Amino acid sequence: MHQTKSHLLHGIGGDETEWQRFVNVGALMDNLIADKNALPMIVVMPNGRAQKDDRANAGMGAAPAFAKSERDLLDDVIPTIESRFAARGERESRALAGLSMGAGQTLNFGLTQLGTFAWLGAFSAAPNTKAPAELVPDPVAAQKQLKLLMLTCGYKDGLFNISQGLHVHLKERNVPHIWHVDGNGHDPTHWGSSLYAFAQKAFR
Ligand code: FER
Repeated sequence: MHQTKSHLLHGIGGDETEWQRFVNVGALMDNLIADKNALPMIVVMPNGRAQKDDRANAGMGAAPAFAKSERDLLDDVIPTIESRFAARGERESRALAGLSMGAGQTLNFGLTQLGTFAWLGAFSAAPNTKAPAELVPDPVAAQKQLKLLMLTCGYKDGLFNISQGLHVHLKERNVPHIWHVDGNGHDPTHWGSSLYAFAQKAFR
């Protein structure tokens, strides 16, 4: 059977190993699937920094490389995974989610590529997130095409206003979304519980 597929994007200090250092992604997914609380899915955790040295040592200087990696994701990562694994290739079978810089990427790439992704999760979105009006140029199209848009943030997160600002913008334009605030800061506890919530809603 061909599977649905989630792409999970890391933060500014991370790389393709970061999600699995913060959260036991394999065990979390296995348990959710075993209990029928999530549908089986392939989870892809790529490096989100398109530059020659893609290690996590460039700090804030890497922000342009996070933007550039949109083409890596669309032109290389997705076609490669869909040709090598039994992954379905329609928008309803693709999710994109991420933490912090990866949440910004999720919103920047996902909301403007609704033909590619139908399920989006942005956890603790960072300042790379584009302005709400740029992200949602056509609220009616977003209403029609989005299967899930989950925004989460801890209220102790110094970047809270970014997620909240998008939530308010979406609400004013009647774009359905989940806005989930918890008591965490900008931390792995928040990202683990956000993934736990997102995985249960994705693809159904
Ligand atoms: C910034 C503050 C935080 C910023 C990026 C971040 C590009 C990202 C944080 C993270 O990914 O954890 O001003 O600018």
